[in-house]
Amino acid sequence: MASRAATMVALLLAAVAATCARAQLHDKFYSESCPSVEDVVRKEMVRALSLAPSLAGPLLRMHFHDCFVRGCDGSVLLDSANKTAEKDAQPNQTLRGFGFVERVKAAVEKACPDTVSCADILALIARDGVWLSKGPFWTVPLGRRDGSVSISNETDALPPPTSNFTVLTQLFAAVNLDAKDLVVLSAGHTIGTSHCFSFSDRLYNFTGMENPSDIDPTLEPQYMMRLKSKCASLNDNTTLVEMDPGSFKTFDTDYFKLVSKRRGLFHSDGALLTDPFTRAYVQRHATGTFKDEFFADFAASMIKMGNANPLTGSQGKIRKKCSVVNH
Ligand code: HEM
Ligand SMILES: *[C@@H]1O[C@H](CO)[C@@H](O)[C@H](O)[C@H]1NC(C)=O
Ligand SMILES: *[C@@H]1O[C@H](CO)[C@@H](O)[C@H](O)[C@H]1NC(C)=O
Ligand SMILES: *[C@@H]1O[C@H](CO)[C@@H](O)[C@H](O)[C@H]1NC(C)=O
Ligand SMILES: *[C@@H]1O[C@H](CO)[C@@H](O)[C@H](O)[C@H]1NC(C)=O
Ligand SMILES: *[C@@H]1O[C@H](CO)[C@@H](O)[C@H](O)[C@H]1NC(C)=O
Ligand SMILES: CC(=O)N[C@H]1CO[C@H](CO)[C@@H](O)[C@@H]1O
Repeated sequence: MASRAATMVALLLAAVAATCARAQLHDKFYSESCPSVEDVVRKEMVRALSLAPSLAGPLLRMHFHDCFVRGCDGSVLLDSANKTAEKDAQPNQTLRGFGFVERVKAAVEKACPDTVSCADILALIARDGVWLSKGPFWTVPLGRRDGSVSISNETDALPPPTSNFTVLTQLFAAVNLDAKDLVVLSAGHTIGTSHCFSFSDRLYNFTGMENPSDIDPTLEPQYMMRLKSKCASLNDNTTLVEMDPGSFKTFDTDYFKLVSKRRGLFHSDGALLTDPFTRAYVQRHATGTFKDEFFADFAASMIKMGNANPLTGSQGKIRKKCSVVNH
């Protein structure tokens, strides 16, 4: 009787485990099917970042853009012959690193054919980019599968740099991220660069008057002067500025220092000061004395973002190439 009950419990647990395996991501997903995957990805990342350290930013951003649109399903990577994919939408025009992702995918395919999704590769690359920039390390839950649909106008789900706090919290809530995740993940802007056009409305066209005195009053004046000297006009569509000047290749707490001084680059960065909760977080971390706490928060929020509506189990596919669906 007791042993029969034990068997029942064991069967029940096995069933629960199987359901979870289908429904959820987990740390050891490839431990049998592709135990080398993290090493293969890491090796490519170390090589790429030693040649081009500035690639860490775009690769972190790519995972964010993937997860916010249709969940973390690799849809951001798909090409479209008639130019109607996510890639073709306005916010993507500043994404880069697609060729590198394809190279990592090829290396992973060589080690473990038809096993690891492009969506998981993006999550691993984002983590490694942060870690290799002296940021936190975290274990990435895996088991995402790739979608086959990518629709340009769905990039509406991405917050524009002009967003206020209300818009930011709404768009984050749509992928189950809260105000803490918002302030924590915004600090991804401690690495990387931005084109002038992503914020030049704050310098020259804040109310649509297109002149140098039409400025965003919430941007600190000295910083505004500095940005104007880099971004000479509203039509500058090529210049890049460091988002965290002086340490844009290092993942640190400087983002909060900048934002607390009203030197956040985008309106969305400055908007974190308009809410009491996010403002308090910015001010606490602007001191730079709680780095470990911020690193732990960042890791936790990245894992949460990486959980946005993934395809799992028998859903989706494992693409052979990240830019095209399998034939
Ligand atoms: C909160 C809402 C956000 C807005 C409005 C926003 C907006 C932007 C914009 C406009 C750029 C500059 C693109 C360019 O002109 O080249 C950028 C860059 C970047 N963003 Fe965000 N972002 C947000 C959240 C995030 C999140 C959650 C992450 C990752 C955790 C992230 C990581 C990055 C990185 C690393 C770059 C630099 C990319 C590069 O170096 O090319 N951003 N973001
Ligand atoms: C673009 O191509 C996709 C498939 O390749 C198709 O589903 C879609 O309807 C096309 N869109 C337009 C506007 O032609
Ligand atoms: C997005 O495109 C689809 C068809 O491709 C269309 O049905 C839908 O209305 C569009 N949505 C918006 C917000 O433009
Ligand atoms: C935030 O921006 C949205 C969209 O631009 C706007 O409708 C809304 O009124 C703004 N909210 C506040 C509090 O400014
Ligand atoms: C300036 O802002 C107005 C209103 O937002 C916009 O319609 C116009 O296109 C902007 N000008 C440029 C050159 O971006
Ligand atoms: C950038 O600006 C230059 C000159 O104003 C223009 O010739 C070029 O087409 C623009 N490029 C894009 C991608 O808008
Ligand atoms: C990287 C990439 O594919 N960028 C594309 C984004 O969309 C524009 C069109 O809107 C293309 O010209 C870019 O090549």
